[in-house]
Amino acid sequence: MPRMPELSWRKALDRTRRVALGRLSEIFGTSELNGAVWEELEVGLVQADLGAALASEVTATLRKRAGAQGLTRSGDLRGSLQDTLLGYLASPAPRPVETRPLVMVLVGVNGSGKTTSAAKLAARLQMEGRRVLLAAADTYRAAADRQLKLWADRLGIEVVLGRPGSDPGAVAFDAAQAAVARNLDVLLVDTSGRMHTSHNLMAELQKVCRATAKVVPGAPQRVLLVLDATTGQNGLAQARAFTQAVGVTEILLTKLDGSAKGGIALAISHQLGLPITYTGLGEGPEDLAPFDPLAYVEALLPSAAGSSASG
Ligand SMILES: Nc1nc2c(ncn2[C@@H]2O[C@H](COP(=O)(O)OP(=O)(O)O)[C@@H](O)[C@H]2O)c(=O)[nH]1
Ligand SMILES: [Mg+2]
Repeated sequence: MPRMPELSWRKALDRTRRVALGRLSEIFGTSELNGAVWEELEVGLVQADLGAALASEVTATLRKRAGAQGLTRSGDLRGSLQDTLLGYLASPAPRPVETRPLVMVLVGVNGSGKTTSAAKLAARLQMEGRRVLLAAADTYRAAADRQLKLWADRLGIEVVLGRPGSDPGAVAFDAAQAAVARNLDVLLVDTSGRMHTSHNLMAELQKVCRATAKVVPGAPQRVLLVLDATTGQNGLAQARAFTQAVGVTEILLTKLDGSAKGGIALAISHQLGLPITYTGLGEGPEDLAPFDPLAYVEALLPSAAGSSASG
């Protein structure tokens, strides 16, 4: 699949730009660099949900750079800000995995977008030429397997279902066996959400992971924490809980399109040290893109002064 056009990222981050970072366009537009500018900048970054600590760090870094470079106009800040933000997104991608099948487990709280993203990701991988199987290991909610089945049918992808109330570990185990038997490339396991504070959920997810390892040594090679960008900083607490329970390898950040807190991707990279590998930019099956730091940062910031059309 081609890289998402820049326009989609700008469109997805429209709310963040308008609601939180709108003040930056005034800063970039006219004013002289003074104390008020730095304050405005920091407030904007906090509103975009970078978190207080990171917002203050970024502001301090920029202030130092501006001093060193002898900048006097705030319009000159945009480039430095972009570079600085990019620097925070540079966490390494997960190691490429040689063993087959590659088992990817999606975890996260209810409603974060696991089922939808599992289907979108399956479609993307299949389009890239890989042979994919889905596993509906959310047996907690009665309708969950039907939801995944609907998506899978629409996209022409096979799915292993369990009976409602059956053991999610058993579903994952069966699916892993099927993936091995058919010599498939990727197994994507959708799991149940509920509350991240629930001990039972964490135990269940560990069991799902162990079940795949019984069939595929070293599985799951990738555990994707699905985070809803609209929950902002709260997502970080969830992330810690999941990371402690199951070894999360990366973040799949959903609903960036509906969020006014799009700066959360920066807070995630900064605080968790986990790479963001995929991003949900809408509800359609094609609206899942590999995370593109440059397009993201470009879209987060208002246009340079003078070209105000796209905000
Ligand atoms: N706008 C938007 N909606 C999304 C995105 N990803 C998921 N959703 C919606 O979020 C809702 C919950 O998704 P679901 O996959 O059922 O979440 P789950 O409980 O984690 O499995 C659904 O209405 C999805 O259409 C996204 O990237 N953008
Ligand atoms: Mg679900």
